[in-house]
Amino acid sequence: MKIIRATVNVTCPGRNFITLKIETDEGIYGLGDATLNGRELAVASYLTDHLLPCLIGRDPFQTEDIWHYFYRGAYWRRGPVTMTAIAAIDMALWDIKGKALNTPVYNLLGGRSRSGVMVYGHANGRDIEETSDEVAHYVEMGYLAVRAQTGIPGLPSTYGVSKDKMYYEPAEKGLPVENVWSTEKYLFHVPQLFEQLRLRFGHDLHLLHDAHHRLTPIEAGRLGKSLEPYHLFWLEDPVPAELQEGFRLIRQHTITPIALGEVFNTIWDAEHLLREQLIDYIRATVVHAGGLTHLRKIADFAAIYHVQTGCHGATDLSPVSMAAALHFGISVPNFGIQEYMRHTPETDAVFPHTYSYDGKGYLHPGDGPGLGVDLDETLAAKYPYDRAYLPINRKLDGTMFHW
Ligand code: KDG
Ligand code: MG
Repeated sequence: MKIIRATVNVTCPGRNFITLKIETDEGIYGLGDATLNGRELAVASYLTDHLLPCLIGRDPFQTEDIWHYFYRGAYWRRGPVTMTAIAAIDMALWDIKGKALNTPVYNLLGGRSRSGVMVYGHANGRDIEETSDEVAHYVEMGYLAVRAQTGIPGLPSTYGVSKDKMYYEPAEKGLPVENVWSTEKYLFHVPQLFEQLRLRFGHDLHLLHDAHHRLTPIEAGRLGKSLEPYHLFWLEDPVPAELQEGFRLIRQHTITPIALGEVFNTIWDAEHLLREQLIDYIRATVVHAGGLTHLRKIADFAAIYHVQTGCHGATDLSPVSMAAALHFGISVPNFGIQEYMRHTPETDAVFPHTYSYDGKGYLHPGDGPGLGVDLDETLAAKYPYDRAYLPINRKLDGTMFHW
């Protein structure tokens, strides 16, 4: 089998998605997600202008060699644009392999290790009461795990609190929106949210929280310690992970489990954190960390250090990524949990898929061949690209901060 064509589709059914389609001389095609929120066209260009010409004529079954061809062959390694482009190629090739062998991709990754993929949903509200009601909504839908984020008194907006409760989308049209931030207000308020949630929902529900890279290590230690009575499943991204030694300081102060890595691109981003057992869940995801070929290596390395997976699964990861994450999640031995932010009906219509939620807290990838996702190109063409950015964040005095 040979690759005869590879094309990039850009569509915006409510938000921008970049999808790679690889076609073969046997009429089989595969899809890969290449969406990098707020920087979408950079990946589209990287694929079209630089990678795809080198793909034509290759055997799509050679996923390992093709991965290294693009990784080593660039000379300029790593980085989100490069690794998202490589991930899209890799995903599409696994999709082709599954279709050619008439089996779901999870069977090529070792088969089923579990009956379903436990997911967590996103509850958020302007205040504790509204967030608590949203958690109740997820409990009614059968979720076993819920991430909870709340507005902070004194801050007009904050990360994780959305206008549309069903389909959280942080990117906005136009130039980047500016948020304001106060660590002091946040640290005072968040433990009160979890105190209320444990009082209302008891101790069985898994509760998660995302600090979204906004604290220093000592502040993260304080937050983790103050949340210990409410035994979170995890505290995510407490600190930006550029200075990884900082995570030792967090460990000295709290036993709240730490999740990290949605912005990681390679195993080398996580190597120090894993080897020193400074985190408990690795959130690297198929689309931003080099595809299934590379994510499996990250997971295997993490397993040695008792670290479980918890792949990023926000709405900016297209249904193609979600499907790949589910094939990965159902097969990987050290699975922890999968994030699941539902896509809008417009997005689901553009990307018909076989994965489904069972009403009991689990997603299932479906048992069809390949990844089980398609792209309706006619419908996709009705939604042209619409520039959008993630917000930026400033402290109350105007200092530029982490978003
Ligand atoms: O594009 C950025 C979003 O995917 C990210 O902000 C969402 O932090 C996020 C999460 O945990 O889903
Ligand atoms: Mg996050």
